Amino acid sequence: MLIRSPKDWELPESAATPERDYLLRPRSSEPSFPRRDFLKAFGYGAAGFAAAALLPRRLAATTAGFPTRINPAYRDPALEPTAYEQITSYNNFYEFGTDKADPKVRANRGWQTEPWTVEIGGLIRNPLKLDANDLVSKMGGCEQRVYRFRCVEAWSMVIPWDGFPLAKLVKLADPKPEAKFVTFTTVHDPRNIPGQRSGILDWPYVEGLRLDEANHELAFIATGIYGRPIPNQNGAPLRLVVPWKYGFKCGKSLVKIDFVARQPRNTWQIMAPDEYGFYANVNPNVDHPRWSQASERVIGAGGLFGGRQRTLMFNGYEKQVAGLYQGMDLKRNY
Ligand SMILES: Nc1nc2c(c(=O)[nH]1)N[C@H]1C(S)=C(S)[C@@H](COP(=O)(O)O)O[C@H]1N2
Ligand SMILES: [Mo]
Repeated sequence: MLIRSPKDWELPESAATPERDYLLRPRSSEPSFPRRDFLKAFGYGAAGFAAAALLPRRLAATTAGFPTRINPAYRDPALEPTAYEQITSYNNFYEFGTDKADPKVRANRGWQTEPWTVEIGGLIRNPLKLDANDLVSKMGGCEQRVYRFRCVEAWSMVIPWDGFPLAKLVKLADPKPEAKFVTFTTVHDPRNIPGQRSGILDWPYVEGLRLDEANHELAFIATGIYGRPIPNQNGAPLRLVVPWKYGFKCGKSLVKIDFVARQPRNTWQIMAPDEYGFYANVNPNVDHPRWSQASERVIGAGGLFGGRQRTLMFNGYEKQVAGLYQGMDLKRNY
């Protein structure tokens, strides 16, 4: 995003079918799709089918066999989810190239995201190193939330994420009083990740949140999209989702979550501190130095006005999150 701004012609409008129906009933098996062994994570083992049959009615078995539960509290009927095809083919994942179409191709050329180990450490009482499936199991499984998603490049989507609240992970980690921030580190594997053999960014990709932001009910770790395992290009198997912030805060394919005392420097802030800050809260009144943030291009929406809409303060989550930033100058803390 340092290099180029989005171009409308990169997106095939033919893929613009809304997939809202899938929210009610996750899609049935699709053989080409990568599967994760979440059923095992739930301890169903060989008896998986029988166990699945005993699940409460709100739980639907998905392609991978792991259950996800639609959380109606995070499902604004006014939000029209972006088509699955677009969410998974128009990506920013510089580890796999800088074109929006690159990650879908290059992140699926033998890069393995299962099995996957994640480490939770730093200033906590319960340091852990565990398999991603075991973590999901410890989190009590998955729920589905429909969130707005806003990239700093001024485009947006609406994404049905499956996963668990980050606050649950914080609770499991049990931070010590000195812990004030959380850092999120993406996998570093230059042998298998082509973009990491170049110096386009400072690898590995790191992001951070204040501890109270991480504990906010909206902060989420995604393990799926539309009830299916999250594809590699979207950050398999674990990826941060912070819906009131610009998309670059949402580190992908996490291998490490650390609790620290000092505010960390995040990758894009390191790259261009005048353009990308630590907070990155969506804000129509604070323009990017090179473009306006007052409006955004809605991916998949065509129509008379080219699918543009006004940007909402905190990406539409002002009521929920404004309190986190009371008394702060949001123009300085961009
Ligand atoms: N590791 C890593 N995480 C990343 C990025 C990246 O390049 N590398 N790009 C960020 C940006 S700029 C955006 S907008 C979102 C894009 O997520 P999506 O491709 O799932 O829509 O991922 C974020 N997380
Ligand atoms: Mo972004």
